[in-house]
Amino acid sequence: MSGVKGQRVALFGGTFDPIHNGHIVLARELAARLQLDRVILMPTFVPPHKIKAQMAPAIDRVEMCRLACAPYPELTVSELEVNRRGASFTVLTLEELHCQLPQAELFLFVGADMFLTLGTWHRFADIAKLATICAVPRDDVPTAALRSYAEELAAVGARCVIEEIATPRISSTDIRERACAGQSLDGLVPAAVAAYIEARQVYAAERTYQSADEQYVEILRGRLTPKRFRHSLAVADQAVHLAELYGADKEKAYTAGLLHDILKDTDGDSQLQIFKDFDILLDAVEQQAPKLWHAHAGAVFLEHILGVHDTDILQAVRYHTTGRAGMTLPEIVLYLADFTSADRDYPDVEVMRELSERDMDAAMLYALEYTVKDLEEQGRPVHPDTLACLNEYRERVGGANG
Ligand code: DGI
Ligand code: FE
Ligand code: FE
Repeated sequence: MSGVKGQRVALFGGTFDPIHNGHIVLARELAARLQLDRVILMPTFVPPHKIKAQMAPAIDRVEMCRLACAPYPELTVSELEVNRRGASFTVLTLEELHCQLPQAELFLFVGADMFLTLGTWHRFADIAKLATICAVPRDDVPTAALRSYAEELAAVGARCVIEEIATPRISSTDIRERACAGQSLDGLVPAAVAAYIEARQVYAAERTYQSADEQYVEILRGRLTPKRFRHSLAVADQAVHLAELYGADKEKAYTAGLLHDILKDTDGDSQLQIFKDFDILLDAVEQQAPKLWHAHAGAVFLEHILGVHDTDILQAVRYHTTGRAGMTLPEIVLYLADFTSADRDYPDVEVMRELSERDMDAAMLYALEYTVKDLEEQGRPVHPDTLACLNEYRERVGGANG
């Protein structure tokens, strides 16, 4: 392998729903032929309107890729596109890879059918500058078709390589159908992927749940980016820990933690639609601050769409971003859990964690001061509920000290 300097790195994007042996053979064979140091498998974001029944959540597609690539050091998996909310243009991903690996020589694998449309891709000229494009013929798109299109692209400065590689003919659609019908996936996907599909019931037509929380986890898996999904699980765990410490209800804390960001990865228009549907008028600051919507819209969604009726949970979600005057214990538990969960890594997180272990009021004051300072520095409006909450804690903590 060459050193970091001259690394040859390929981007291999796809829905990978699921990844199968054909993908693996292709990635490894291309790596060998093109003498690549690394192939980055990049599961793509699937926009909500394109998600079909039976499609696996992004985090499962990522996990299956990880399992499939684990035996092969030259194959790695990136969450870049699925953690970026919304559709990604290939050129943006290549630019990001170029920033991360400025010395690397980049390659881009594209499917044979997609290759024939390359000239129309967003900022194609930049793609061509950033990467050498590789395509592999298939039955329906023969070598000759690829080569003649490659010549056209070469005329506008693109570097293309066409490699004839025989890959097993496997279809992800077929795999999903077989999995759903409980048939064997032997020979189609690596054994570790088959075991994952079976254990997690990734493509099952219907699932039964042991508890409401278990069902919520599955709903979140489908709605959130992998990063946000892991955050939600971490907040739920931290909420249980703080509930124990402060003497709050642990089960409610867990559920509120799981669900608090349920709409965080939902686009703004859909959140506004929820406010409309339930006749909710936004106040002046909310109108200017889309980042506040997920808490308010989330609580409405939980109540009216998921059928969560526990007021403690609904209020905790509703106020988890702004706080408010007179916060209840379950609200405080979630508010602080969101600041101190295991996945958080802002500069002061250790101070926050230590305070929340020791002194609930001081922790609230610290978190609120931190938030308001941050918002002011960014020139963003502070919500009146946040200010009212901050003032309350200033008096309470100041009063206790003085
Ligand atoms: O959803 P999380 O990222 O886990 O955390 P969060 O719900 O506390 O959201 C944090 C975002 O909300 C962050 O970008 C700051 C913003 N925010 C919090 N309080 C206020 C606020 N934005 C405005 N404009 N006003 C506030 O009072
Ligand atoms: Fe949030
Ligand atoms: Fe959160």
